[in-house]
Amino acid sequence: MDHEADAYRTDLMTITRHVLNEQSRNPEARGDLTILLSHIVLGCKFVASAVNKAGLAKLIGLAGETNVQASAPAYQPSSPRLTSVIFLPCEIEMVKHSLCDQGEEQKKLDVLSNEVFVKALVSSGRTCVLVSEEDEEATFVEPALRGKYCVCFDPLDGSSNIDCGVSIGTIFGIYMIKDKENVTLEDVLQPGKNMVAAGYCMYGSSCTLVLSTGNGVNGFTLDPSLGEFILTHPDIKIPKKGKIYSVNEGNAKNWDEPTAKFVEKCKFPKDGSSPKSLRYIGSMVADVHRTLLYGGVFLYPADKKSPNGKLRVLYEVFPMSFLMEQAGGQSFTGKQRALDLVPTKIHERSPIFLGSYEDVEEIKGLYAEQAK
Ligand code: AFP
Repeated sequence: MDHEADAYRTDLMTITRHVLNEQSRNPEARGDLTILLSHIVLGCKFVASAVNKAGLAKLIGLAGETNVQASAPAYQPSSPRLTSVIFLPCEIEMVKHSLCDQGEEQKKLDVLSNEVFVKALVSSGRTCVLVSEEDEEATFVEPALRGKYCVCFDPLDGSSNIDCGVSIGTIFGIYMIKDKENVTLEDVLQPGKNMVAAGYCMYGSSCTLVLSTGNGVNGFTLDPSLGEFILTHPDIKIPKKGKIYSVNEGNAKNWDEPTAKFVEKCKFPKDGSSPKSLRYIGSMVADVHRTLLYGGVFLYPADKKSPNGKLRVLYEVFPMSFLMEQAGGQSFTGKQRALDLVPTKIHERSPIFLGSYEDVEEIKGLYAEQAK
């Protein structure tokens, strides 16, 4: 990259400009998705800033509460203006939602990020139902603020990595509701292939937002001096085959046969090719981002202890599978194409194998062999 030339670039493709361009290709579009995405982008900028300041602001550490299973009521914002929730330390302390997830410890940044995203999404006026990794129940937006989209998101995935400064991220998937007058949970329990857009934002050495609105995948990097995401990775295509596999090998003793065989082949290939390298961060956004750019495969398989794997369908498996397919890769659950899955509950889990087309094809072959 020519950094000097870059510094003087005057024609910047911001994420908003890019999404508006995409919108103009669809004569029926009224700008609702563009507005919704701009609110998601704002949430990402807020979290990026909070993550950067985390050590300084003493935001890291336990929020003094453990997630409890409690139902979240219909969301009633005190003010629909997003500005009212940003950068007010007293409000940070006031974030006391009832949060979920089987007693996992809650970090302050998770709480804060969830609060910011829920408020940003509701105040966009374009959402109807929200599913967050942090909330046990779906949030039904009050009728006056409703729009036609459902958003499933994990506001801060990989949060067990916060304390050591490893990359973490936000993941989101967007669906269209079926009937605005009759909104039900069914609106978010749709197969992944019905998504209209999906993406993630990675808070790492740089802040990168990767987005697909169903027409390929594009990556944008936050320019902190401008406060804008600029297109830096146009039309991302994953290599057909990769040299990296990514999995938590600590679970190997409980794997099923196809997974064990695949990993064995990665390490000891019998076709004369070089062994693959292992890279595993333990933060899905970072592992998937590397897989998307360099190729290879990321897997979180089922095992004897967790027959459905660990990762959540609505806000981990589906958005990442959507991006993979849009970039020319594949995503497989061990039984079927991941995006064909029809979830039956909002926090459902699924095994997942995603990445380069040929690598996933190999895994599919091993499962097909076992099924014979
Ligand atoms: P945390 O949010 O608890 O850190 O979990 C992260 C995650 O959901 C996903 O981002 C990782 O890919 C996966 O879990 C890592 O799980 P293992 O620690 O079991 O490898």
